[in-house]
Amino acid sequence: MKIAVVGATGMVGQVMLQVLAERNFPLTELIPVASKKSVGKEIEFQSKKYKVVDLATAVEMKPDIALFSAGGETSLAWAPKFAAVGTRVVDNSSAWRMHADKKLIIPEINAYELTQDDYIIANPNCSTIQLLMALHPIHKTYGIKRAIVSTYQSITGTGVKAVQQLENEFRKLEGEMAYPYPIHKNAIPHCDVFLDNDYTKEEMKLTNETKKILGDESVQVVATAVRIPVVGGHSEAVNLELNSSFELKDLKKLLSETPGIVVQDQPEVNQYPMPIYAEGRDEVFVGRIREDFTRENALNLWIVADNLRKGAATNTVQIAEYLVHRFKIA
Ligand code: 2RA
Repeated sequence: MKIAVVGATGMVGQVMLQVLAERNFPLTELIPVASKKSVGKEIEFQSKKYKVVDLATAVEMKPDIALFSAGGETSLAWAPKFAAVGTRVVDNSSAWRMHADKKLIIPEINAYELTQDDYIIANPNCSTIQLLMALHPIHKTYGIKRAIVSTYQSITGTGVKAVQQLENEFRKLEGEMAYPYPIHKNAIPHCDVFLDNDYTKEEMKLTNETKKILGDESVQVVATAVRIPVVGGHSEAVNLELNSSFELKDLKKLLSETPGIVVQDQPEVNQYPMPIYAEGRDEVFVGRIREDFTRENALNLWIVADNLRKGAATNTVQIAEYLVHRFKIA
């Protein structure tokens, strides 16, 4: 089976290769794809060397599956070309997520929606994935009326340029800016671009993608997305208003029994999720689970996950694994 990784030299692309190897994905040929400037570079994968190719060459090679992490423009232009030669595309950009005829998939939640006819599949935004891994079981059991989400997002979500900016600022060196302001010793309430409604695209991704993945337009999500000088993962403070009453111990048990979730919630011994411990892991960590004493049927959660893994590469590879298994791609 031939697998293309489009954006193979980028931050998420590199983690995709790592996850494919870790999970011993049943590929027989890797097609690393990157921009013209990287064409010809060699990538080592499972002790074999593969030459980076450009997009047109990769399409001619007719991969069975193509994992994309190359930005929305590239995905809009090239995912249909791969699909036209029979390649199933799993795309990490926001390009296809809200298209009515494209599926937006977190395998633990809605992989069942996929059919043989799905050739372009959207991977949700990293902050959406970790949020919904925790919200889905709660919504199924109690119904969620509203979620108020504050995110504390890793600079790795922006990419190498942002990590370099922090490094330079820490070392008091000049360099290219990924953000409009210094990120060292700062918190920037501006992820992606501002929209006419004064929210950012990143904040509206949480609002819109949640409704689509849960299949329930009634779930109200309002968010504030903040960038902080952290590299291990995204954190989210979430306030939930439920449609029904709940016992805290039952809700904690529900989360702890949910595949992919790890409950870390023993404040009495300073045990709660943090990016320094989530980094490199595929689980979504949930803690600080407590009732909201200001209103009925409401609670607060703290959710942390590695945005490059479950938030991007691992979720993408899990979708590819599902495709192989469900549609017998050999
Ligand atoms: C960010 N969610 O963290 C974006 C990356 N896709 O900037």
